[in-house]
Amino acid sequence: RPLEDWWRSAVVYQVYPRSFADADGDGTGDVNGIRARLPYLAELGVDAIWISPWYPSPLLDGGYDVADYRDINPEFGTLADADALITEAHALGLRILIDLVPNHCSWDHPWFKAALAAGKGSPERDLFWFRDSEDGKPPTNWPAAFGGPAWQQIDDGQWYLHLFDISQPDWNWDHPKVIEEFDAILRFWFDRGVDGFRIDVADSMAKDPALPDVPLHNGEPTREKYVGNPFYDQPGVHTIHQRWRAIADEYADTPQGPRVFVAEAWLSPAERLAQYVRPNELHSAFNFDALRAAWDAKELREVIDHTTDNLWAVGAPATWVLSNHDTIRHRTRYGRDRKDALEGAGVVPTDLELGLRRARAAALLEMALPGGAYIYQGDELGLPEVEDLPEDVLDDPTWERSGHTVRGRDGCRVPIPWSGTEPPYGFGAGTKQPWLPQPSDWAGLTAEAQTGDPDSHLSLYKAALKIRREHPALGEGRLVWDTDAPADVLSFTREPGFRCVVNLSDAPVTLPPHQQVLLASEPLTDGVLPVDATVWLEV
Ligand code: TEU
Repeated sequence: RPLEDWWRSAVVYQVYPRSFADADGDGTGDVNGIRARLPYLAELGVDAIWISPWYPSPLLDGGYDVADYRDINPEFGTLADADALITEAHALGLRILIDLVPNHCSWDHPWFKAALAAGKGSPERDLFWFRDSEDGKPPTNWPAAFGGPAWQQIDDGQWYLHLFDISQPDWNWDHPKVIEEFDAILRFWFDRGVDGFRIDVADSMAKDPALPDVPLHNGEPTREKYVGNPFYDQPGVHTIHQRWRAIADEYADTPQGPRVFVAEAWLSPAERLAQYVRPNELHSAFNFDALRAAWDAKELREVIDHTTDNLWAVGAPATWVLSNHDTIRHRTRYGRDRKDALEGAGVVPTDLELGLRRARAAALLEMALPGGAYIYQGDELGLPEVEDLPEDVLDDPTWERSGHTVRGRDGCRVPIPWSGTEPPYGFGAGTKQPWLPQPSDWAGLTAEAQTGDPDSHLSLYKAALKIRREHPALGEGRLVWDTDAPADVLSFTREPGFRCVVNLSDAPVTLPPHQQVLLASEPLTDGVLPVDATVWLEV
């Protein structure tokens, strides 16, 4: 594969630094913990790592509240640790993507503190969205993503905009100083050697300056990203992305290869998402339609076709995502009734054995599809959502501050079990327990317990990634559906000589003869593929 295309088929592993590995034993993951596990990631067989925000932050939204874009949170380490991580990862053939959070910062950011201190009408306040209101009500009816209004009033009567938590004031992207600051931040990290950025809420920076209200839905301001929404998917975001693409392209012709962006934008349908990955904008975008799809043949096939049709039309690769730090882990989702799959934790009956079986099948489907693929830390271990975290340890603002009835997003952020038979399972060596408690029944899920067991979830991932690297049909390219597949069976070929069959029906399926099995998510007997299983065939 040519160097300039590395990102078009990369398997990227998401590290949530707080919960990955804790080298200094303070109960919180850190940069040196990631460094210590780089050999594990290289052996797993991924191409790149994306690290969720690691910047100085009060961690009121897990680090998506950035107080300084050019440093490392002291809880996680130092800039020198980050430099060492980048060097060591590159030496192992792993690329490093980091998280850019451009829509908002933390209320601890010095420019926001200066804006508060400088008062009404000051140039400092122009960097954010400060407004007066006449009637004691917020300037618009916009809802915050985490609940409540998107405006917070301060002592002098002005309000500031925060599309997320009150601790996350929105930047004013119409201001040249903000634009230039982010140019400099990109260069700061590109110069340190990072291979790219995941762009947080890539569809939100630009706002309609007229600040119109949003329509009501069931009497409440809508949360829909409808076409024309004043703070999502505004035309101005594309100007920003084009500017960033030009900066990345300045670094393209180096031995390291191109520096790239992946957009986080929860935008459907794929026609809208495709606007973000036109040739002079971001390189790729997470495909959340696949994450949201139920374990259902018709739905999955529609998502696959619709995604590839629209992304390929603008020359972008497709990407496939099953879980991340914001969603209920897919082992748990797939163990539920489809209608309840994305509901809150602890309230829906879940069959975790069924979920694990489907997660195995889904992993082989994901890795056989054309384009790039994402693995969220712990997916490769088959971790379930932790649904019974005690209320007093919950940390996520969608729980704490929003009054939501769901338990927020902590259940997918529980620290990784590495080894041993009881918490902290090798997560940290210190006396302090992990920042979120781990279940007592995870001994069989540790990386250590699964290594060397040929039937483990981890071994399946390793085998799949090895074949994916070696087989000429996998990675980028096209797929052709087999028209004679039985109902509720997804079957496609990829040239040269590769077939993937996923049995989502409720009966076993006899495979066509004369095909060699490369890998299967469940044992096959006499050429029969069981229910909820995937097989890779050499044809
Ligand atoms: O998430 C953006 C986003 O749209 C989320 O609100 C998402 O819809 C929700 O979490 C689904 O449950 C990004 C980050 O991934 C998230 O962790 C941050 O909290 C958020 O931005 C604010 O920076």
